[in-house]
Amino acid sequence: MKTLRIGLIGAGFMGKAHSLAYAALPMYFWPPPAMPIRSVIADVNAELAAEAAVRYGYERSTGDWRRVVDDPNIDVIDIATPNDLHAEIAVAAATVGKHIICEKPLARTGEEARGMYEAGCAAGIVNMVAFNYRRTPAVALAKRYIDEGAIGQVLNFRGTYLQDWSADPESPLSWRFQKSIAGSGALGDIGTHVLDLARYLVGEVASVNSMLRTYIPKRPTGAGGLDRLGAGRLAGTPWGIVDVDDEVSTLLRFGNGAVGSIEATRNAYGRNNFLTFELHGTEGSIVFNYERRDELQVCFADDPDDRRGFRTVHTGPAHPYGDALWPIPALGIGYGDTKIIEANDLFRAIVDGTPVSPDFGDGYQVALISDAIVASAESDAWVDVPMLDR
Ligand code: NAI
Ligand code: SOE
Repeated sequence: MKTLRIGLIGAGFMGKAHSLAYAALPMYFWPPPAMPIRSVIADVNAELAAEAAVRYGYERSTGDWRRVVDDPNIDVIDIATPNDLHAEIAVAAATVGKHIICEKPLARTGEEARGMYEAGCAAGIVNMVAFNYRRTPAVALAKRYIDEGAIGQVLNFRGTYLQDWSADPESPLSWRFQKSIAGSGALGDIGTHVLDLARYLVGEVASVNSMLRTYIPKRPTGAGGLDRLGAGRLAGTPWGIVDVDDEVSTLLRFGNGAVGSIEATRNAYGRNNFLTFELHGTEGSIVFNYERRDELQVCFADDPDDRRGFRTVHTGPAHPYGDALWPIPALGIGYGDTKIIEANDLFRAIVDGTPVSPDFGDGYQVALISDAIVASAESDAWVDVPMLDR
């Protein structure tokens, strides 16, 4: 059986999630497109990398990501570092012909994403950006219903991504609150997931009218390199400046005439991973909430008048990716499953040449929308989104 050797960079939260995906890929998808070999894991914290190699099953570890990119035995570079390193690593990896999966947001700005997109095109390598939520079976089922015309023409998309891990002003100033590293705050970190879903389900976003707000302008420093998402408070450290948004709200106009809105914040007490959308079409409606990720709420206009209303479809074998998962509906999937599906689709693209999305072009387009959101918030006006021509 063919093998693909993985070099994973960044041994934090996503390092764990992606490693789990490579370990489990052949358990869900059999035969796999190729057997993943967890070859090397890198982290600037060499001790963490060494521990991760043992914990996540890699052959070896290093403290220097360049050694992974330069290793001729590695087939796939997996970028799971904070956002400021995505472009540098991806361009270096594309230049030496490695396939790449890069965590979201693809880059801090559209300009940075453009360099990654162009390097990927020039090298002809498979590239993917890890907007994994579109691989939740219920989300892919919503896409199937829309493509089949089950809700007619989509009129409206309402998306939210609400969390509360940063609502406490004393939660540390991790890299996610620093513009130089993260690029933006809630916008890039979680708003981009909803933008990806909006594009996937409805189509291209043509213009935006947006607001950005920073509620907590200072936080305690000393968080270290790894973001513990609100945990790990340190007493007595100096406070530093937050220079990113805590909340984004935006109206959307889609190129196909649909309209919509997105709200994203990590300061919404009581919301944990409240990634939702509600879609209204000329023939029905669809509602999804990631906190109930095995369910899709649907209402079809052609149901008899006396029965019309939302019904709940529990995803299972009849639905996208169902063959690979569990034998009856509602046994439930988890966050890790979206990453296993993502890894399988990446491997299929590498081995069979099947197209993969979202790719760097999609990540670049999301970065262009994000730039337009920032420009709109600054000018307090509608801003058109430049459209990547490919
Ligand atoms: P994290 O803070 O948990 O881990 C990042 C790791 O990168 C740390 O161990 C840090 O030491 C390491 N690192 C920093 N500089 C490095 C360098 N020069 N060389 C090698 N390693 C370096 O961060 P997390 O949550 O894993 O986020 C990583 C990326 O994944 C980010 O782009 C984030 O936006 C994305 N992400 C995506 C998620 C999704 O659902 N798709 C979920 C969480 C994060
Ligand atoms: C923190 O907001 C975070 O880890 C994001 O970075 C991820 O992209 C999201 O999926 C979960 O929450």
